Amino acid sequence: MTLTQATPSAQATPTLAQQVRSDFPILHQEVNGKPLVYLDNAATSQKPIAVLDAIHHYYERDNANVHRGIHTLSARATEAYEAVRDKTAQFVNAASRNEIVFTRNATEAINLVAYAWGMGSLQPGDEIILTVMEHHSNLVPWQFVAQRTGAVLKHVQLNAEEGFDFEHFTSLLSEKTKLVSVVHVSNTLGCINPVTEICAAAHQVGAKVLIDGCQSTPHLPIDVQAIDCDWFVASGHKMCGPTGAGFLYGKQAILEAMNPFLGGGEMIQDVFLDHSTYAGLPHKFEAGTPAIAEVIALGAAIDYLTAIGMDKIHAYEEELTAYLFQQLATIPNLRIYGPKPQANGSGRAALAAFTYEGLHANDLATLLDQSGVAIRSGHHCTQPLHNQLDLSSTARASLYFYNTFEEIDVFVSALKETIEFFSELL
Ligand code: C6P
Repeated sequence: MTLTQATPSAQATPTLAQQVRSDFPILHQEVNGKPLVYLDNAATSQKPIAVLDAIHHYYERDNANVHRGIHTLSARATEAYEAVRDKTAQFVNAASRNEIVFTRNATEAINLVAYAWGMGSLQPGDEIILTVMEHHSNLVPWQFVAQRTGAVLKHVQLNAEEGFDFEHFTSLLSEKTKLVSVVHVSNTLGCINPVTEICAAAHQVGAKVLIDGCQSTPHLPIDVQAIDCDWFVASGHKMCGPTGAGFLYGKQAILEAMNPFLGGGEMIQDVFLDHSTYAGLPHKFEAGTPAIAEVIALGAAIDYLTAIGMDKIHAYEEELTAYLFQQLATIPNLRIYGPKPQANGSGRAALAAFTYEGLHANDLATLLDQSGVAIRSGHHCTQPLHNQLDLSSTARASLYFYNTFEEIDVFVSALKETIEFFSELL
């Protein structure tokens, strides 16, 4: 590790990362003989002991199916599972616990809205506005809907800073617009989109708005009522929770008006041989046995993040962003995509997708792995965005609040060595 005088962590007060790192056992290991530097947090975050313990505790003491049994274990499991609905509602400031539907992940939550609302509500010629920076999870479901309903897809382009082009967005809005579905924080460009303004403009023409909060919920305080979105989706595994548990927020009146998505146990009121009546919210959208342990562990993740404070996490990540960009700027000819952060690190997420001319992103990621540094390479499920930027792949370092300034030093010096190594071969 190369500690320079400029490294902010050289200051006396321990940084947030220094305070929390012991909570994450996985971070304390060597990979390829070097201390692990995990910078693939946009793909999935690591889990604190509190989350690991919640899963263990549930299977050791409380395992039973929820909402079904009279017996004590079932009552305990149900209580723990339903308590997470309250926590999730509070975490994103939903008006009611009925507005939170547990799903496997954000992808399933978007598909839920696409099938349960889009397929039934859209007519030929209706317009759906997306952006060119969307993750495949917020493109493909709407392609299904457009193919089956005759609705038309429109895409907001990038502005000169490679962020959301608000002017282009408003030029696409019309009385034909029925849905706007937009990512809050881009997993590739790192831009933080103006979702409150997007919702206000879309609502003026009577359109509904879905916000993909996959990359914002782990990092920023979220207030769905202040944003005034109609739906909001997130994945628990990117916010210290386990895989298999995510959620859909929807305004109560809108969820009530929607048909169910999947049919089966748990989502019904009464079943006859030829028809059924459905349960009320939120159970109408939770068919079958849910991911009970995972949802309970998501609750532990929410408790953990809340105890730290999302404002504090966001503020620390801004410091990391400033330092990351400052250090990456010392590498000539490195191209980072998306808007630049302010000098204090504000204005974008703590991630950088980049290319170095002549070098393949997979080669960069492979050699960095030899130095213990985990980054992602590829199209990050934003293939249309990569096509638009005339790229087949980028390398991406994505940080979380347990990452340190020293890790940025290790990453940047390993990246410099990697570039030097390949440059000598060329
Ligand atoms: N992005 C990444 O490495 P799921 O798979 O449902 O948990 O998340 C999908 C998803 C949706 N929207 C955005 C903005 C995302 O970033 C992701 C997941 C990961 O960038 C895996 S491709």
